[in-house]
Amino acid sequence: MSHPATDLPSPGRCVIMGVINVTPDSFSDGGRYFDRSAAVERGLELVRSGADIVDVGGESTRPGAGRIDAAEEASRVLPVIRELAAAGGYVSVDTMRAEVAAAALEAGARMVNDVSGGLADPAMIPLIAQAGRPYVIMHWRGHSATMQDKARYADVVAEVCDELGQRYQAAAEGGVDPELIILDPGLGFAKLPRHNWALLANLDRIASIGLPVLVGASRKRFLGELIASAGAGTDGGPRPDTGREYATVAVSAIAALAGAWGVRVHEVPGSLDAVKVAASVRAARAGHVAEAAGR
Ligand code: PMM
Repeated sequence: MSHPATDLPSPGRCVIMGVINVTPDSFSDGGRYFDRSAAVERGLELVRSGADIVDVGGESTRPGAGRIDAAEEASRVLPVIRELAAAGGYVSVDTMRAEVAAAALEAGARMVNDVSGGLADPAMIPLIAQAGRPYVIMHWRGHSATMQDKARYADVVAEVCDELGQRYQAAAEGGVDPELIILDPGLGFAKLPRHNWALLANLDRIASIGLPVLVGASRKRFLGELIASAGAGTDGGPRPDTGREYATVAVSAIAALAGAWGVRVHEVPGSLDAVKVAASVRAARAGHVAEAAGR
């Protein structure tokens, strides 16, 4: 179900955005869906398992990654978007480039997920203003090759809120309908593990900006470091990405309970259950408040 005015998915609980990276080298699923038909099949599977949105990206943003050119990025994502949209999926395109976003919208995408929040390409905000589509603004301080050098904060929560607020202002002043903007703290992007934890602990402060909040923690390294393998025969290093699912589900529950609008995840079923649990707890809380107020 989507909102009639904004076309934002509104399932009555935290939204599940399922991820497909059509890349050889993303944070966690790099290489698995580089083949076009594997990517389409995976997208359909995400929808069947209950994803409200399928987010398709063609450029890796893992720390240290270099850039690919726009033509290569477009050739990776457009055929996948076209097929998933034709099959009735609600597709979002994960791109920092206006020309790729424009072609993706043309191919049937309904949302643009810009990890740079309009900073990487000055043509992005004018495009979104003109297209009138939902737009994710993520907190970003620079391209992947150097972003971890920018993980310096005196007060990470205050600075991320402030920088997201500035991007929101720039988008609104550039003509983007504020009702269509979603904010994302950008876990793992110019962030050390302690920064990610502080942001997760303070999602309510990000939400207090007054816009929907999307959280992308799925399988990220800070989760792998938390649950580092221990015991005989293990090296004590971060748990590999495929072993990070339970931790991801825990974050989905916490984010949804804190009022996040959506979670961006690689596997749908566990996170879908988690956000349903959180919705029930939130409803019970609200009911309790209503009861206490004699309603
Ligand atoms: N993370 C990645 C890519 N795109 N988009 C948003 N809005 N939020 C995120 O946290 C985010 C993103 C990198 O993770 P991946 O390579 O595992 O997809």
